[in-house]
Amino acid sequence: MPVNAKLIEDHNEQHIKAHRRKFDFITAEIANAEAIVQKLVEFNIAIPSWALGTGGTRFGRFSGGGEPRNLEEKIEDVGLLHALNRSSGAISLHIPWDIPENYGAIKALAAQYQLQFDAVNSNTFQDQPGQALSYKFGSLHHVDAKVRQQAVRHNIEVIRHGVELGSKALTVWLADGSSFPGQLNFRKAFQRTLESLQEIYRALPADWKLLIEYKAFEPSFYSTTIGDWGQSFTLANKLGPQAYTLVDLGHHLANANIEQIVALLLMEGKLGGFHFNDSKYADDDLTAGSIKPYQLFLIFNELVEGMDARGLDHATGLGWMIDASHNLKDPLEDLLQSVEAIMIAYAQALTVDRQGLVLAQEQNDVVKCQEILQQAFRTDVRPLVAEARLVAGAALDPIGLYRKSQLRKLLIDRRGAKTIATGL
Ligand SMILES: [Mn+2]
Repeated sequence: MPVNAKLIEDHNEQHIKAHRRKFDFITAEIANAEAIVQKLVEFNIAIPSWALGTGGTRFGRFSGGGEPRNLEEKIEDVGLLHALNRSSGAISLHIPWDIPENYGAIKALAAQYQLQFDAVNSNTFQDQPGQALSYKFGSLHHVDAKVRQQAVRHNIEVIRHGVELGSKALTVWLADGSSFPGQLNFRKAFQRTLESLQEIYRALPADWKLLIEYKAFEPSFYSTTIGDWGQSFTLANKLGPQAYTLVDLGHHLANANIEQIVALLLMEGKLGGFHFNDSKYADDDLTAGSIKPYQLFLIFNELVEGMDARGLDHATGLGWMIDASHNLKDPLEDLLQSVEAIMIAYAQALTVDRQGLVLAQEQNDVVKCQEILQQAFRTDVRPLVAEARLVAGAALDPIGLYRKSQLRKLLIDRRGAKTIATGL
C-alpha cells in the first residue's frame, strides 16, 4: 500500500497550521461545528468498480495508463482513495465485469483496506460472450418469456455473488425501452417488467434491498420502460417493503426538480439510494458538483431535512454512491473531487438554520427563506470537511498528496501504460 500512516502524518504536518487558522474561523462563525465534523467522519460514499478506469464516449476512448486490470486492482484503487480521504469505504461491483474467483480472498483483500461491499449491480444492457439470447430488444420487459427468464436468472445470480461478499442490496438499471413510436405496447412492457422484478424480489434475502433505478432516455430514444421516478416508485410499491427507488442525478430531463423528487420519495419511505454525478445536458457523467453545486446543496438540504423527519441515520439510512465515468481526468483524482463536492454539499446542508427556515416558510417570508439557504451555501465549509479527514486519519489535501506522491506514476509502473479496466 503506497499510502501509509507516516505519509499522511508528514503531509498533514505541513498543512496543519493553515488548516487550524481556517477551522478556528469557521467554528466561531457557526454554532455546531463539532457535531457536523462528527457526522462528516461517519459519512461514506461508495465507489463503483467501473469508475476506476477512463471512461469513453461512443466516439472514442483515451486510456490514461495504470488502470486496474482486474477486481483485485480495483479494490486496491478504492483502498487508495479511502486511505487518502477516509470517506470512500465501500466498493460497488458490476456483474459480470467483476465476478470474484475466490470470495474469501476478495473479502480479505477488501478488509485489508477497510472496505465494505456496497450494492451489487446487474447488467442486462449488453450481451455477454456466449450468452444464449440477446438483449437487443430489452431484458425484463422483453416480448419473449425466454429472454425475460434469462435476465431474471442473471439478477438472481448477481444476488448470490453479493451474498457471498456481504452486500445488502441489488441495483437494477434497465436499458429496456423503445426508439420508435409503436415499437412497444407500454402497458404490456411495464407489466412484464413488474412480473420479472417480482421473480427477482422473491429471491432477495430478508435483509436486502432491491433498488430500482430509472432513466429518462438513452440508450432508447423514444421511451424507457422505467423512465422516471413515478414509474420506479409504482414498481417499488407493487413489489413490497424491500423495494426502493434509486435516484441517479444524471437520469432526468433537463431542469427536473430533483430535490423535490427526493423530498417526496423520502416522505413515502421509498428512497433507497443515490447515484451522484453532474451534467450539463443529460447523463454526462461529470464530476459531482462540477456544473451545478447549488443543485447538489439543495438536494442535500432536502435529504437532511427528510432523513431527520424520518429518524434515519444519515450515514446508513440510504445507499450513497458515485456513478460517473470520466474521459478526460485521472479517474482517481476525479473521484477525490466528487467525494469532496458531496461532503461539502452535505456539510452545507447541516449548517442550514432549520428552525429559522420553518418559521420563514410559515410566514411566507420568501426573501428570508432564500437568505437562509444561501447563507449556508455561501459559507466556506471546506475546513469542516478537512477537519473530518484529519480526525479520521486521512489527508488534509488528498489530491495534493496524490500528486506529490506521484501515485499515478506508481500505478503505471506496476500495471503498465496501456491497461484497460475490465468492463470498459
Ligand atoms: Mn446510475
